[in-house]
Amino acid sequence: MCTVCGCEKPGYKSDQSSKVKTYPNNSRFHYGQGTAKAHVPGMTQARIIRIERDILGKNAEYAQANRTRFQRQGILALNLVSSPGSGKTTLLVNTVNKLKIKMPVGVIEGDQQTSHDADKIRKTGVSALQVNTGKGCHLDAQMIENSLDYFPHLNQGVLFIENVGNLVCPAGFDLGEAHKVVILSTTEGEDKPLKYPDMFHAADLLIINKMDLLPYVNFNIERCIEYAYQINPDIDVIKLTGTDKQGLKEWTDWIESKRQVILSNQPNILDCDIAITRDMSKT
Ligand SMILES: Nc1nc2c(ncn2[C@@H]2O[C@H](COP(=O)(O)OP(=O)(O)OP(=O)(O)O)[C@@H](O)[C@H]2O)c(=O)[nH]1
Ligand SMILES: [Mg+2]
Repeated sequence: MCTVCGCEKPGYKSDQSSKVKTYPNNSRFHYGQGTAKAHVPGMTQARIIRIERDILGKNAEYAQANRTRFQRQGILALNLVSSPGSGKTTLLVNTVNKLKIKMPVGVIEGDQQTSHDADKIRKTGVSALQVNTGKGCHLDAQMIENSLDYFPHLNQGVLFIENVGNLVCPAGFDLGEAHKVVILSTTEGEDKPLKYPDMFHAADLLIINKMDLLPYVNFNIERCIEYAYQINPDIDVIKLTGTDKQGLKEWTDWIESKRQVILSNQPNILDCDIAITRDMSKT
């Protein structure tokens, strides 16, 4: 009897005499049912939890430092997450082209390899820093902290962080952003919110992208939104076509409304100076 082979399920038959196991048609192995909700070969659930706590705890410290810095500088930081190829960079190129005349804008591009995405952003004249994660599958908060000095003129502007294309790992790593924005394109299937719930739970906005392809693909948009609400009833939803430069108003309005919230909460410079003076007087 165990939690992974399905042998506790009704209908399971083990033929001990021949040592051949037969499984019912609806069998599935579920490795997420232990206390760690994950599996690492040869490792106990308690050890997985300890390691995760250590890593995520350290990440949380960096994330909090980033958040404080963004708050002090009045920067709206948005963490764009999705599976590979959903259209993040294409949308960002058109978005920064629109925003750059109104406010300071910068982009951190996360990919395992290459600087293709940062190169595309730089062509717009907007500062972009490529962060390559190698075998890593997500950006972490320390990588963001290390990047921030590259953007000295972002006060009261927007920092877009395009995460590594992956609907799993980036969900667990707070970067200090104000909001995660999950992008799902119409070619990916409407069931993704149910299959990758952590990501849709962590996000504040769902962008359904590549709406131009809707007539050609089998994608039930109402059902997709219904699934997203099942996972996260508070999530905002915007449908758009990232290649359509004219059709981004709802998205840029959403950004502007979130930026206003950040600006209204920005501590005034006098408060910051007093806090810094107090800090220095301790040393
Ligand atoms: N039809 C259509 N194609 C799009 C749209 N947006 C992006 N694409 C195409 O989709 C492909 C992937 O776009 P990217 O912007 O590179 O996607 P990405 O999410 O940044 O990809 P990764 O960084 O590799 O995860 C490219 O061929 C784009 O031209 C859209 O709105 N409609
Ligand atoms: Mg990209």
